[in-house]
Amino acid sequence: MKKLASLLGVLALSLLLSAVAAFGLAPAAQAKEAKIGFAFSMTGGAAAYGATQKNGAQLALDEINAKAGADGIKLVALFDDDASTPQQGINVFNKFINADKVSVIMGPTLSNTAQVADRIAQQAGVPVLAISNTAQGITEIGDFIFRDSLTEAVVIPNTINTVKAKLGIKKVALLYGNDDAFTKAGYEAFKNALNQAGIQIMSEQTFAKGDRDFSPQLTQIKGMNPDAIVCSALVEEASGIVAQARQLGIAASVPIIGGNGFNSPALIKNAGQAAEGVIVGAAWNAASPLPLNKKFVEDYTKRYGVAPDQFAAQAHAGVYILNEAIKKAGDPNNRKAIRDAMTQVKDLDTVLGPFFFTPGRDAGSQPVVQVVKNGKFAVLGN
Ligand code: 1QQ
Repeated sequence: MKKLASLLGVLALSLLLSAVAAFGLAPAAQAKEAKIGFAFSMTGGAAAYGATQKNGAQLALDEINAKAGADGIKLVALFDDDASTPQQGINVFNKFINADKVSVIMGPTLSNTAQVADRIAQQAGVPVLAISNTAQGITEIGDFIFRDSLTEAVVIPNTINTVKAKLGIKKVALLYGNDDAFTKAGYEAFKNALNQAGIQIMSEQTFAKGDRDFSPQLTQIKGMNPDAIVCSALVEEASGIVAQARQLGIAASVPIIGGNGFNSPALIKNAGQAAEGVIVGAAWNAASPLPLNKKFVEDYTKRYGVAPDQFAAQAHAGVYILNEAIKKAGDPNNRKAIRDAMTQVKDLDTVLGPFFFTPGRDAGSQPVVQVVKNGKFAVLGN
């Protein structure tokens, strides 16, 4: 009899537990949370970009989560370091997908990492939002891969045409890194844009990641007397190139024109005075008068003690884009529904402007051309 009573007790308890599981608090609370994995370069050659990406994302996460009301979905963020390398990017993606079971991934920082890591997410059916990959061939990996970063193929022709119109450049020397997906893509984009614009390419020279001495290439370039130096480099090498060009006596009247790799305050910090006059195409500039952007620049500066850069802005916008897609999907754990909802994001108010994806899942925003003036990226033209 006693045995029967305890058996009934166990039965009642397990019924109660399964009722809680079916209708109760625990799963309902879980269903209101969306896990997002953030893979940014916190160490390695691209750490300057990763640091501001994390800041921009964190600011947006806190804004969104502070507003999430009774029906709101809480965004749960998992940050990890892709170490600026493809191998570590793969490790982080695998962990996010299989161990953490995230609903969506933002990152990785470099195209060089994305071109391998994104394949894992595509195969697993996990949506990815790239916020700084600008090489070609990233969104082409598959229909789960999106980006809010403008490609070099969009930004660079605009940069070259603006520079041609404003500065009347006719002949340039071209210098690029030949061992990275982004620097190679930037080189191709520059070459095409220069050819299209009828600007003569006097020479093409290369360097590798980690190089510190660019004097052989720059000495040759100096001897050619170009109107400008066009350069596709990540920020570590870009900083050295800019500083050494001026040290070698290439006049400040010969502008250095860079791609997205130059688009970091780290360039200005590392190269100092030599960075003045550097021209960089971009997807965003701090001076954008959009009310949302003004608030972002203010809040970010207050929180972190420095002004945001484009990488912070793209990360901030990216979190809002994911939030919108997760809300539209209805179920924060349904990766496929989130992917489908991403394609429906339209006219979303972000710090990059009203945002939408092109049919190829790339960013639909407009580029701008910047010039370094008094230690800041100012607008040269649109
Ligand atoms: C890329 C880039 C880098 C310059 C920044 C992260 O645009 O790797 O695609």
